[in-house]
Amino acid sequence: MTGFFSRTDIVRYEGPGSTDPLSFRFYDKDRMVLGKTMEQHLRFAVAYWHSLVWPGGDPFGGETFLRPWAQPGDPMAQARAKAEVAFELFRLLDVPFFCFHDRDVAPEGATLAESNAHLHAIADLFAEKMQTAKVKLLWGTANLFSHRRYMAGAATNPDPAVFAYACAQVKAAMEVTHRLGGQNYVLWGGREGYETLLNTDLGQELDQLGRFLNLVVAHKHAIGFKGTILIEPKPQEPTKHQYDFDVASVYGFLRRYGLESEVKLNIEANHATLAGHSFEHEVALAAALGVLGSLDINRGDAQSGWDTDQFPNSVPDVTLALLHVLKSGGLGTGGLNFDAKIRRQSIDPDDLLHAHIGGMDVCARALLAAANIIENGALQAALDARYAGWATPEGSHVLRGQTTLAEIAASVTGEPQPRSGAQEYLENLVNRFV
Ligand code: XLS
Ligand code: NI
Ligand code: NI
Repeated sequence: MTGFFSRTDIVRYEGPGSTDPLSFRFYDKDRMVLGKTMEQHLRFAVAYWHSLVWPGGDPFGGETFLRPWAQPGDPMAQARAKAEVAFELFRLLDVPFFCFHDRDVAPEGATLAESNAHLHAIADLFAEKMQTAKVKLLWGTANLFSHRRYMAGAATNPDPAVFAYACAQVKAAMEVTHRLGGQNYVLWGGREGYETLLNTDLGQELDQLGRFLNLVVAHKHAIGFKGTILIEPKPQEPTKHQYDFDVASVYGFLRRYGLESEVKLNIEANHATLAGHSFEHEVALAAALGVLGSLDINRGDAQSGWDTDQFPNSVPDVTLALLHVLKSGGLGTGGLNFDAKIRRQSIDPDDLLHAHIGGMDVCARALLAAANIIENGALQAALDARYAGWATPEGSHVLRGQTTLAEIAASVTGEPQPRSGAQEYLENLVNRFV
């Protein structure tokens, strides 16, 4: 017990009628939904950086949270104090997973060797705690964007010495992820992009990024890490243009560098909307392309053009995304990582509990709604009916490449019969469940 939060007992499911704000109303982890428990479907993870590291600052002002471990002191002692509260948070929320960047958990040292030693020392502490704790590691990652050495990118830096430093950091972070039994390793291209094309050789930088990712995949196999490598798309921020813009661009990148069977995608809701897409679109496209890996479950703000990283609170939006997850057979080694932060004024420790409880309940309601839509079958029936022509022998011959353009042209017998897209009927149908 750290005494940091107001309670010491685990947050429990108490049902929709509960008046205890620190209880789950919908997230009933053992409830069966389409053959799996809610916990197995949702695979929630707490993000170390937002919940334990972010101090509540914004571009106009400094920290508001004043966490004890963020005050001046011995950095390693502070890292250990932070880890105690982190594991207390995981325990109270009863979450199955957490995620971290190397620099979230252990301070950067004066040299690379010292930084790696710090990371391994904290990993020792984690390993010890994980022997008795329920929580497992969903994914690890390396922070290749905060230090000034990475101001012009990591793998896409014009200086090969920075590329090498990034390789060293990813090697250490992936090895720690492997040691802790991590189920995935994530690469978010923090500053892999540009501020101006006037100083940027696009083709050169893409080749560097492709080489880097090939090196990472080769190292994964060399050390016997069985987890999934995930790229997390984001269109901009911190750089004006990020190369891993969205699902479509990352897929094209993976194909170009021969990695489409080695790497999947970690899709973040707020990154989807920053790219001008819906979360639903990005999840559906990744599923269609066979690269759906994991989700960073958060939300943006319709009036703000940046990554506000708020906890999810829209059941309809999450339902539509989870519908595609369920239809594609689930997330495999992936999960739902709360890449979300409480607001700057939410300075009470318990605000972290309220945020996660609310997010977990929203996702649980969305899971139930998506499962009900699937069990009802009307949405799928409408989709099947719409494409029924392609299931005929003639349609499938065309799709399988067994007919020429001339033969298809000769098959035209008259004017095709237009049919309604029935969008309003389908929207009303979905609204019956959310
Ligand atoms: C930032 C990203 C980051 C990744 C992990 O926008 O979402 O938090 O998830 O590096
Ligand atoms: Ni983000
Ligand atoms: Ni993210």
